[in-house]
Amino acid sequence: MLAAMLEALIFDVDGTLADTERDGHRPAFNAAFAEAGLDWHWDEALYGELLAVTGGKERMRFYCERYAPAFLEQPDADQRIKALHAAKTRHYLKLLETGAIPLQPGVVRLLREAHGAGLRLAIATTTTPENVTALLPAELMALFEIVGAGDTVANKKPAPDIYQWVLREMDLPPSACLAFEDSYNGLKASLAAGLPTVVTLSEYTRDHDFLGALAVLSDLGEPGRPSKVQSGTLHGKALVDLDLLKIWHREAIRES
Ligand code: XBP
Ligand code: MG
Repeated sequence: MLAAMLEALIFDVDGTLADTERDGHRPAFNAAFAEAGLDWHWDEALYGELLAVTGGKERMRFYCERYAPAFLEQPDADQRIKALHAAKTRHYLKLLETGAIPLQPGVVRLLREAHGAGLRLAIATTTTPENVTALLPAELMALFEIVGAGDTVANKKPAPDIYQWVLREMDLPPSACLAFEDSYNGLKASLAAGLPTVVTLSEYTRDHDFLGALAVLSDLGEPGRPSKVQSGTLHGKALVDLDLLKIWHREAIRES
């Protein structure tokens, strides 16, 4: 049975709530490698390649498979990757504390509007849970009913698992929700979970394939700073508001 009403919004974090990868996660990985005495350095281009794999631990393993296979031959390779990831998270949290990573345009505005109108809010992310609470101010974090993050599920995006976990926790069908993503992997995950999805672009995902998205936008827009449309339509609006989300949701449900 397809839900008629839009009841919940489910947000990805990295690249969607904030553009965290190039200037956030990436330097944190590099700081952890340097601290461990490893000569690994993930420059912007290499990091863009490694972002094909979600999850920091999985991404380091992917890097080793391609560029440092001997590291994986060590008997304690798994523990060393876990330790590197814990160090990276520590560096990332420190970086977030400086306020260096702002939230994307329109995020605070839409979260407040949606919550104020009684919609339920959730997060479905591949990143480590403490990275979410460190990124969002407490008053925004309080708006989210459920946070699905990191190792909550074994299979990270593009698998649908984290979105399915959030839907189960909220006891909602996907047809009552909209998802917000920034990447190919993220959109694959949300669509596989049956969620109509809005894409806002991030530094590394501009040329990704977003087939199946309701709309692909520069960002959610702010008054006086219109959202730029890559695909789909804002139905005459200059920014994404609750009214537009309800139009998109009705269209999505009608077409499904
Ligand atoms: C993005 C990811 C994460 C971050 C790094 O998650 O794939 O792995 O790149 O964070 P999403 P961790 O777009 O789903 O928010 O090192 O904590 O994994
Ligand atoms: Mg993302």
